[in-house]
Amino acid sequence: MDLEKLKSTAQAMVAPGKGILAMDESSPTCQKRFDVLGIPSTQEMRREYRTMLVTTPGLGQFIGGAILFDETLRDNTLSGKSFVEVLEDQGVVPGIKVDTGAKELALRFGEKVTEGLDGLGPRLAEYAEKGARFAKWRAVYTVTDTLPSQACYSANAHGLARYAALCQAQGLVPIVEPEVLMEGSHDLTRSFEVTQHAQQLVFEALANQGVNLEGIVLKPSMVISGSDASDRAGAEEVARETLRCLYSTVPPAVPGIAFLSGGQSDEEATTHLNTMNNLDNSLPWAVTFSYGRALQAAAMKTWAGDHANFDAAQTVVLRRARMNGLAAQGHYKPELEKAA
Ligand code: 5MM
Repeated sequence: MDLEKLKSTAQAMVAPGKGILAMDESSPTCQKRFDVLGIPSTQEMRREYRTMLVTTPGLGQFIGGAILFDETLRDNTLSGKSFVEVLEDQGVVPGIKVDTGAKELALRFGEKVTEGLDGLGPRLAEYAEKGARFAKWRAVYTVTDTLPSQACYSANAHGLARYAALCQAQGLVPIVEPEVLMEGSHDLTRSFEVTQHAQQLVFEALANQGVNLEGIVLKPSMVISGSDASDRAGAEEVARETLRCLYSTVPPAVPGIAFLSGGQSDEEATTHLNTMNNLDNSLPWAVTFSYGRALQAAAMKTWAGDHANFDAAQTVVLRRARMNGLAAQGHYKPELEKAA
């Protein structure tokens, strides 16, 4: 394992004031997002949309890494240059989603386990050869009064750890993503309990597989009330409880924590991140973003599948990236949204 290479890649992904752009929607997920806006879900449209994202002028000021889907890693942008090349030119590290999706967990109704370990070593070698420098694997945990089950916690922790070890063996930084879903009516206390337990088991499994924590990036969900909870916690409480959870589970050797947005509104996700960075100015890790929807939703709406809106959509991408880059340093203010 080339630890120095892994460390420098991880540090570039979460450099001060930078986060990660999650643009690795599988084709069915991309179709879901396009359908809402009446955009035809063809490869040409996905290529145009994703070209718009990666060619945004100045993207590299706020984005340290971009997670691609297999189709995009192998594809060229509208100008004929590969996506990987365009990202490298922007100073953005290219990465790749390598799980094959969250599938039903046998004998555990309503729960999922993420698959994709079979043949993963050679797939990673091919991705590395094509220019990917990091990878991503997402596990999901549904919350109810009785779920997740121990089977769900341990199967997903094991998958994440085996994936992470395979990545490091191939010189790729693994983004380790245990996502506790926001869907549900659970309160903040229950979110804390599940998130903490999921993370504890993930770090135990990473240690068991010999993964070097200096060469990973953690992509967790925030400790947040369920989307249907009756009395949802405010930003300060979310930030405080999320940090309390992370301090109890994540060793300081981990270079960066890059949150997913999980269905939060754009400004909510930015505010939560900003509040965390404001509450504590001696965090042992870079605390930043790896948002999908919270970085892309507004820009996708502006683009709306029409080439005439390409430049306007890029302005929106850059604004969200800038706002989140500021939040990663605790410098965001809601007034800046209007000014921008
Ligand atoms: C961008 O969406 C990612 C891929 O989703 P599918 O595998 O379901 O197609 C997703 O893993 C994403 O990277 C994370 O959930 C973070 O995105 P959000 O929208 O939660 O910030």
